[in-house]
Amino acid sequence: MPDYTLYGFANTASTSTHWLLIELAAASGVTYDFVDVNFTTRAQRDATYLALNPRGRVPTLIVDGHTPVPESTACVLVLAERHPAAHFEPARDSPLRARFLETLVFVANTLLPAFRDWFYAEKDQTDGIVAHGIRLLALQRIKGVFEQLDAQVKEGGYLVSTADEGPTAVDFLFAATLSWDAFVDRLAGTYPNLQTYKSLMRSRPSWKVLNDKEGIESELADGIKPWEEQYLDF
Ligand SMILES: N[C@@H](CCC(=O)N[C@@H](CS)C(=O)NCC(=O)O)C(=O)O
Repeated sequence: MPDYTLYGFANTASTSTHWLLIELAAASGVTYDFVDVNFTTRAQRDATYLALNPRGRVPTLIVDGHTPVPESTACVLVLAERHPAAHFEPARDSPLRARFLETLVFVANTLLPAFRDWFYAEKDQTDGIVAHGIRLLALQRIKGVFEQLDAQVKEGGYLVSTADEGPTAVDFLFAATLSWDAFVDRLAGTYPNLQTYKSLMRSRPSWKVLNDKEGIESELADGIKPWEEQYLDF
């Protein structure tokens, strides 16, 4: 039995957990299976998947064959906690600890819901709320977070740590979002520190493995989607 099973779909909220699992497999010999929850066949709505994760979303991380953990932020935190030797979270007595937790919560509370609204505006809207309005608000929020994290990123380093200290779990959570599609990639490119940060994260050998498995760069090459073009005012 592998240490973990990740239920996910390429270049989505499961990608950060997948990225961290690839890191842990290389550094700590962690074993995992990846189960494709194929959105094109709406596998996220299958009864078998809903039994694991009643929210019908990815990721779901199965820990030690029995405990399903939904929510990408929880997944990366669980992995960092369970493998302290890999140093993907600052120790409890580290001066970086509070900043780490605060940044993790900030990304989880602010950026991830805004991305959900951006990508699912049509699907999730309730009566009387138009998708365009949802997207405008979501885009404002995404830009607000990018602006703050652009200012926060350590010079030549990561969100809460220097280049020498290495990335923490929140970097995988955040950096995975920067490649979610060509529009996001373009938007992130307008923030100079985030651009350097993205290159640093992508220089990791794990990025190449992740990219080969999830086809992220070929998805970016498909370009900006027609419905996104009206929002290109940055
Ligand atoms: N807050 C959740 C969001 C999960 C989420 O919205 N996942 C999307 C993919 S990015 C999903 O599963 N979508 C399928 C659907 O809603 O049908 C997390 O961070 O894990």
